[in-house]
Amino acid sequence: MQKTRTTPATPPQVLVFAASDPTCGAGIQADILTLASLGCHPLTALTAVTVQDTTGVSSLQPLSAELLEQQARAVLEDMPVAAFKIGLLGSVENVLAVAEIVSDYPDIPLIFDPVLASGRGDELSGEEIIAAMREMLLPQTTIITPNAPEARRLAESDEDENEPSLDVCAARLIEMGAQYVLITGTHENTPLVVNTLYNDQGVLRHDRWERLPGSYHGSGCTLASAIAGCIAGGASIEEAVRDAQDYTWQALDKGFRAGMGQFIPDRMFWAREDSEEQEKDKGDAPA
Ligand code: PXL
Repeated sequence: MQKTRTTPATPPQVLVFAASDPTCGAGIQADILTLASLGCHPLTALTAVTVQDTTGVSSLQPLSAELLEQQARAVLEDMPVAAFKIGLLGSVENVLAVAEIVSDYPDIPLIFDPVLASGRGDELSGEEIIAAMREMLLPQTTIITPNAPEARRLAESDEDENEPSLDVCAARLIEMGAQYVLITGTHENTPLVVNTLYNDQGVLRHDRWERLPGSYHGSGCTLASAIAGCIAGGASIEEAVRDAQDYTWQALDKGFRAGMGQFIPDRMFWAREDSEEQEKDKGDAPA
């Protein structure tokens, strides 16, 4: 007799628009690892290919907007999507293509990580891309997750005589249309890392984290993907922001130095912890 098989429930699916990083430290590979680690099924629309190692980015080659759109439309027409996550887009044309695609799905939460530079300072988005992000993506964003330098660049205005405070930057990003803004404090010169979540009422929460000693590749991708994964799994924005920071901090704490440059976060830390425990138990068991 043939065995019947009940179909397992489909995990929440998150469609990621992001670029390839061959080190798997950042980019679409970081997003896939994070989402899988949190129990989601990632769907991907590749925006660009980078050449890099853990010490720096040597080139960035955007894919055509047509190819990007075809990838996204193919999965969107076939599969339900619980959240969108945007990372490095690579060209103005790609910003416009993604803005048009997501505008067809206004009910799907949009988590936007505005990747302007790599953690080591390589520029990844120029002024024209930033202008297109402000105009076309911010108005559709559920939550944007800039680090402090990215928040300042996105929010700067020709009329500023002095550098605006991060609170002012967040208010400007909300005025441009983002519902929530999470500004991360990794690059700030503070003893603890302070991450602040805002909405149109002002500050919703500050979270303070012990500053880890290393330099990490892909921490922003991990955090934004983890927020997307938590939202796709049914969390509120505040819950997602809290849980995703906790997950990211643990992944960074367990980060490893795979090459000669930055550390890589271990998004699968829990799987390795289990196997270490099992190895230890085996060692402890009587023969
Ligand atoms: O960490 C931001 C980021 C995102 N996506 C790609 C990257 C980087 C940083 O280097 O290379 C592809």
